[in-house]
Amino acid sequence: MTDLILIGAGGHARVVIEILKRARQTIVAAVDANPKLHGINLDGVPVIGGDEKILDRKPTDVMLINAVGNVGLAIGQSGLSVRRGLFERFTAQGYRFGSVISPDATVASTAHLDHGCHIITGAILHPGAKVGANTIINTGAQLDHDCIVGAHCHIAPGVIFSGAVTVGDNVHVGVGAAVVQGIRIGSNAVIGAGAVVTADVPAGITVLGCPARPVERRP
Ligand code: JB3
Repeated sequence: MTDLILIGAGGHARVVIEILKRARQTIVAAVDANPKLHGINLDGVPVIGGDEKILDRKPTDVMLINAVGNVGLAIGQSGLSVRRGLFERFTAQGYRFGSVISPDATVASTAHLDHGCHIITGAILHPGAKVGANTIINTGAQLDHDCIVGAHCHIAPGVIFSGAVTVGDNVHVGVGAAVVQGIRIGSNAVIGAGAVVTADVPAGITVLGCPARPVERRP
């Protein structure tokens, strides 16, 4: 029996704990970079220390759940988002990441989910939708038929993709944004909260507004 260990003990971790409880999965412990959280009990899960505690366990004995949610916008020391950096660091050391699929999400039988993705409560994935590794499809977000979302993305709550929208890797789509059918969004793009995207978004570009227009990224 492999033990589930949560990486992160913040807001997204609480969402994940609740989903895994509802899916009748037991998390044995959480680890967090903030020493102030060591020793607390997070909604029934003991926070046992920092990431070094994972290395005490053999990769074959544990399944990691990446519950650090901040993707894309918060760049850690590696130049990657903290979430992506953690995923790549522990994957390189032979550890596996489990996916989190809410029993209260709607996922078509022909949808494809890569390992370590999170499908949160109320999310809807229609036939042919594909979600990349370590990506979060957050509360109530909707991917219509044949949408493809790459790895290490955050599709925030309430986002709506119409049919056949394609998104690259490491993309943040802000809360409540809407994307019309067939649009292509390049890797490392940022779509602002509430944006209405009616034209393709090149890689690395930030767009805001209705209709969404490119803006200079704050340093
Ligand atoms: O937008 C929504 C609905 N949710 C957001 C989510 C997707 O991302 C949420 O509002 C936050 O913006 C974010 O959730 P997260 O990552 O849980 O945020 P926060 O509450 O700040 O918790 C992050 C936790 O990760 C903190 O306790 C940090 O100490 C911890 N952390 C940071 N770096 C780390 C590391 N923990 C470990 N184990 N290792 C690290 O390298």
